[in-house]
Amino acid sequence: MSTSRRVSLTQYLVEQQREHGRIPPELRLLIEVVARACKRIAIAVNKGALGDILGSAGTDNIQGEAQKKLDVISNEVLIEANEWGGHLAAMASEEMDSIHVVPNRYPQGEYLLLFDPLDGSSNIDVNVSIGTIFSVLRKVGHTRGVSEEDFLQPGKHQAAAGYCVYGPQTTLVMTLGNGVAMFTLDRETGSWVLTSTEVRIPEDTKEFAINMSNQRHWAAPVTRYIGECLQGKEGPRGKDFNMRWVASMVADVHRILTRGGVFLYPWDQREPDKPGKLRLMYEANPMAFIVEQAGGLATNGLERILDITPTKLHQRVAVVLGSANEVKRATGYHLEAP
Ligand code: AHM
Ligand code: MG
Repeated sequence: MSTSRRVSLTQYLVEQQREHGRIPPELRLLIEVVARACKRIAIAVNKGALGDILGSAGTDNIQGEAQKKLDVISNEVLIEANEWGGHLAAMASEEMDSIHVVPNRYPQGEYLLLFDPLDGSSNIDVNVSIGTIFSVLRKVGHTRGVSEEDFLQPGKHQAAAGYCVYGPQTTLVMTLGNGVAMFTLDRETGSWVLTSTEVRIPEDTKEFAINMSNQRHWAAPVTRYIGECLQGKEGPRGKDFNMRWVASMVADVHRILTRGGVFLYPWDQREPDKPGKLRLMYEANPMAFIVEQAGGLATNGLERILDITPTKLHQRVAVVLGSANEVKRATGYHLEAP
């Protein structure tokens, strides 16, 4: 739906709270604070070479990946913005080894926030779309203090999830568990304007997204699924497929929410002991929640991503998500495999 009356993010959240009783005030504050932080990250991203924010930070994160300056800046922006409001107990991030508990000088709330502060790091310096991904959990139980254990909940318990794409437009996409809404940043007024509601992913598609350069390392069900797409009209699918791979999950998922498609980052033989490249808690879970809320599906090839109970904060997971009929087919090939 495109709106003729301009509805701001604040108005949308107030109405969700008033009309549907859907969000407690602390969750509303949390979303607004995250959205404000994304605005600050968007400004930093936009400065590029003029802001001395490109290039490497000279450090590695817990996954052993080199951190870019913007990874570190975005992480700091999200931490600083969120720690004083009283809505959070703790935060976790792709860029931090362990959880960040809200300091004692601030009140502690009941929510837990997880994020990938700047997803698609390899695209930062080359001016291709990147983004922030976030997931919100509620701390269960009334025990004092907070630990990593409190975060290890299956994705189906998320209270909210979202991402912001820093692309030609800056777009915030969010779910509170009742569909998906999109907001576009109006740079002249500095406000988030509601630009789509009731986002739906078509069940069928002719577009797939996968890093084809890993083909020789794939497992048989992935080789079969992509092989059949590549055979086009002449093959068992009877239609031609197109391929897109931005290498920023936010941008690839955003395309799928906009016009359909299927995204795969499967397990492969390069790192046989790890289930995949992407991280469950702050990449796959929030994206799976959004995709399901838009009528799509998300699995690890065998089971629903949102049903997986995490055992570690930074655990990885294979991902197949997007248009329902394609995800069913690719998952079926995995389930049938010997
Ligand atoms: P990052 O969090 O370090 O940026 O890595 C995640 C990104 C995803 O956005 C994207 O889907 C994938 O890595 C791209 O991987 P590849 O480099 O294999 O194309
Ligand atoms: Mg990432």
